[in-house]
Amino acid sequence: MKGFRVLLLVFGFCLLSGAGFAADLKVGGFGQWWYYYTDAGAHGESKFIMQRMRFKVSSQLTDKAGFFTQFDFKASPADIHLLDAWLDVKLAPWLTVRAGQFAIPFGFETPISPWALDVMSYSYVVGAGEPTGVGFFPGIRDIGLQFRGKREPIDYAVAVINGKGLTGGEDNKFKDVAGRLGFSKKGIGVGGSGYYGFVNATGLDSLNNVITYPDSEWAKTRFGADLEVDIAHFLLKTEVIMGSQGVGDTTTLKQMGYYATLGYTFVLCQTTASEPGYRAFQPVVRYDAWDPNSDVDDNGMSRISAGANFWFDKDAKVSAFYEIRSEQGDTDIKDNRLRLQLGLAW
Ligand SMILES: [Ca+2]
Ligand SMILES: [Ca+2]
Repeated sequence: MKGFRVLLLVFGFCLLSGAGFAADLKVGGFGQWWYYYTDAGAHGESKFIMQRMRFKVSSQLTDKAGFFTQFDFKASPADIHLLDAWLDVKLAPWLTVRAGQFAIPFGFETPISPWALDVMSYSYVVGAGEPTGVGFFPGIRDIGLQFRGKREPIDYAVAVINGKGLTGGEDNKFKDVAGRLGFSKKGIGVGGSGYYGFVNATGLDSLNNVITYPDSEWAKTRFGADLEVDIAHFLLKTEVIMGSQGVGDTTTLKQMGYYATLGYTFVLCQTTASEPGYRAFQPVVRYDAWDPNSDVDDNGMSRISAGANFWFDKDAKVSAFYEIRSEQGDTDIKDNRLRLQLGLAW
């Protein structure tokens, strides 16, 4: 409830704001309601989910400094999380220093808002929303210091972070580094990303319990490449990420994953001076795959997600996607999914 009281205080500021910097506070957010069906189990399962209810409060305090916060409300069980909290200081047109908790600047999909996802869910290789062990950036965020900027057609972001993810805090003295360098022109963008950090070495005590050694580390690396094409209502996004992580003094776990998304937007109604409004229909298909251990054969998973988004206004859309999930090996688990979504942004 502490988070809720803080939020009330922030909103109170917004409502009561008169002159001064409080007048520049911006409040926004989005909500996503889901109907979810899976054929898993003997009889399948279906449920309604209030998937996301997010509120953002931000301000450009001066032409050089600003802040951004984003809260995530959960309906059941009731919970409020502070997802983003950062302070920005712009030192030059091509250099902004960001201090706080933010999305890790790696690859194309990891840093984007779920509002902007083309097929409702993050890919396996990013892993947000997937079971533990799937994907490289399940928590999306971390805490640290980030340097970012843009000088057409180049953009970059590099961050020094704790490396423990959204679970918060730090569990060793080592800091991780993550970054992406991008090039974009005329609707085509390419990027290369890297991550280098450390996890605590582990071992067994005399009773065979796993213990960690915060002063002894194993290296953790990730490399990624991404390509985005957005030309004449046609959309192509693809990204591959490879990673390795020490799991013993002489053993390394190698993992990899990728996705490719294709879409086309039919704009049915565009805002004009005489007729405000926007309507568009976008069929999309994505193939994505995850290999949890590249040294082991037939242990990967993949899926085809097919469906469509329909915008009935600029900030209002309904989506429907069906996922066919395939597991390598002898048996395919019954776990296909249907998701329907109503999303509004404000
Ligand atoms: Ca660390
Ligand atoms: Ca399956």
